[in-house]
Amino acid sequence: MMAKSFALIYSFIIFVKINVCLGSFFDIHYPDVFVTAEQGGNLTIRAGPDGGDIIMIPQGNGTVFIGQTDMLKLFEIVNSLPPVWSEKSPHGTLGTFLGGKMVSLSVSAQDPENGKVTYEKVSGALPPGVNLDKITGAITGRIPDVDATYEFGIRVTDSHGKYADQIFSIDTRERDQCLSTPCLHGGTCSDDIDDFVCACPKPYGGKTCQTNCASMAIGIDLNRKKIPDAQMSCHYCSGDSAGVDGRLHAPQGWLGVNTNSWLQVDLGREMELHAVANQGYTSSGYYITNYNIKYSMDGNTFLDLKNGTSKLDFSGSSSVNSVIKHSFPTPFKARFVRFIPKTYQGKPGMRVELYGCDV
Ligand SMILES: [Ca+2]
Ligand SMILES: [Ca+2]
Repeated sequence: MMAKSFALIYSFIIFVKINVCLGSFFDIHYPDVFVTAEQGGNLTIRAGPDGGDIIMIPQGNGTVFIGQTDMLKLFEIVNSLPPVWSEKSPHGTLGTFLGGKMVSLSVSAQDPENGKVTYEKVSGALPPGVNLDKITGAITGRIPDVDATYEFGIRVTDSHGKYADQIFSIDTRERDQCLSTPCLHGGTCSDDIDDFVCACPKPYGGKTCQTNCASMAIGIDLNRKKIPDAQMSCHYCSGDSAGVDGRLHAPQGWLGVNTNSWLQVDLGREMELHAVANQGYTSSGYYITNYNIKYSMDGNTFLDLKNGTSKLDFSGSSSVNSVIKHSFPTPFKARFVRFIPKTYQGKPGMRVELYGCDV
């Protein structure tokens, strides 16, 4: 046994030649395997002649590099298969849906290596308001209220960049929002995109004609006070009388000087006005017997409120507390309204409210 081991070591030494003088190569032969370093830096490993394999075995989490390339990782990528769209995913249309409906759909694909996949729209268009979740493949959102077919391509990609594309489509149908007859009081419904519009018979207004605009106080009245103080003003005011004094049920009332005076209310937005109410000043017997109204959208250009071609006159209240209300023959739209004394007792004094609906 000893003799055999000795012979092996001896033969190994025989075939290992290290030429230090040349400094350029070593050459290992054992017995038919060659590991050769040559002058110039080439390294050759050659397995034996009878089908000898060269095997590199990393341990644990080790790998095999050639240059900067992790060879085991490279082989994993090369061998990775692209994801496969699920058999359960209906190819083509994902369904037909009515406008306004919330949908929750999904597309799915599996990676043969059971890795994570992501989804991305790569062509076409999803319905507006409907979105694809890149992680889960869920398609959710609110269907637009139009007749249309939306076709789109989704790419599913695995962690190795292998992907598969699939075309899907969603059909949408416009919904008739008037089918539920939403307009009250005999209003006429017009279907719209995801909406409806009611044409309301006077004096009704609001989205569904639900409001009697002639009795809907807009809130100049001190007891309601929806119109802020800053939106009330006056011109040629008597003494320290101010616009805010002109609120219906205010303690005293607004006092003007003459027929060049006016009390103005900025509604803050365009409204459709149906009626007006007024009281006189609370003491001294000041009140307006007749007044006119001017109105404006921009606060600069004012129009006379007319019935046909003649200016409308409104009678005022001659008692301290009674309220006189008038409906307009034709409702009108305005943001700014001016009350202009025409005839009055003592001084032109008044307190006002308007009635109407948002446009
Ligand atoms: Ca894969
Ligand atoms: Ca519609």
